[in-house]
Amino acid sequence: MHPTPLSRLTQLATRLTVVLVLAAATVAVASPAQAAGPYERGPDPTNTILTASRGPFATATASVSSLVSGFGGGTVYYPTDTSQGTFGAVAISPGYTARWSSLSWLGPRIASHGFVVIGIETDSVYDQPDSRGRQLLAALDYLVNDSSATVRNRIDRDRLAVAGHSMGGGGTLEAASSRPALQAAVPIAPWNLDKSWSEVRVPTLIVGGESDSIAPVSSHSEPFYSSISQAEKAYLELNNASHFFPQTTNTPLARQMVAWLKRFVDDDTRYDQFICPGPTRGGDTEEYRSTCPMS
Ligand code: 856
Repeated sequence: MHPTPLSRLTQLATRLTVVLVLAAATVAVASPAQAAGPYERGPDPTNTILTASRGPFATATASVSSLVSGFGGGTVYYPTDTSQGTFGAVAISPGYTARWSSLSWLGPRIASHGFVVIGIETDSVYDQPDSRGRQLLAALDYLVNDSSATVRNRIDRDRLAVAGHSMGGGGTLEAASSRPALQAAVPIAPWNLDKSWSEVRVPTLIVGGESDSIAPVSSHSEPFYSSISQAEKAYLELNNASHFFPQTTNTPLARQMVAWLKRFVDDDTRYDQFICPGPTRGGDTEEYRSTCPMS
């Protein structure tokens, strides 16, 4: 007997259901949790790992001569592990009248999470933010083009970032403004006469100190943060912190900075949990804002 049109339709619907159920089961088996991105490095993050004095990677250092062109030399910190692919790199500038030694705790701290870090000396300790911005970019160019093979071969030239303190933080904004291909920027207690950074397209974390009287957050970090409209951004204000908070080991700064670099230089969404919604007010945190959600 020939099937009626109605029973034929029922048969097709049953077959379609079987196919859909099998397809769903296949997807569930093939993706147990979340596919790891190609630039993820290191173990799943925890608050303990991010607040420890060192991350999971052993590091070594290399010094950079003051005779290089475009900046004043400095120190490179790099992960020694060559088994997990290349790393992103970040250049960090100190502030007015200061040397890299004023921030040097950040070198091994950040490198040990799987980044190549160059802490720079500026040509003159009196250089202004625009000059510091150019010197940060020259230091990144040095890393990818002119550093020793040991350093150079560890770096992924397309995954670069900048950071700095005070006028170095002002320079960080200048560098982000002039090189939108950067993957992340972290101005720390930034100082700059230019208050508008609406052109910035680089994901930017600004960290300010509540009690900073040299670069008050009301006339520096806060307007800088508010002016950014074309990039992911976050603002952390540290409770009772002076202008000089980054010049001694500062755990909330390191935690938030590493999370930001991981998320945007390594595209590592495992760190979203530290950025979005991020720290809540209380303890070290005076205020936190960000353009949640990220992913
Ligand atoms: C540590 C930036 C008018 O500007 C200032 O007085 C001023 C002072 C210091 C800094 C800075 O970069 O401090 C970082 O040296 C601006």
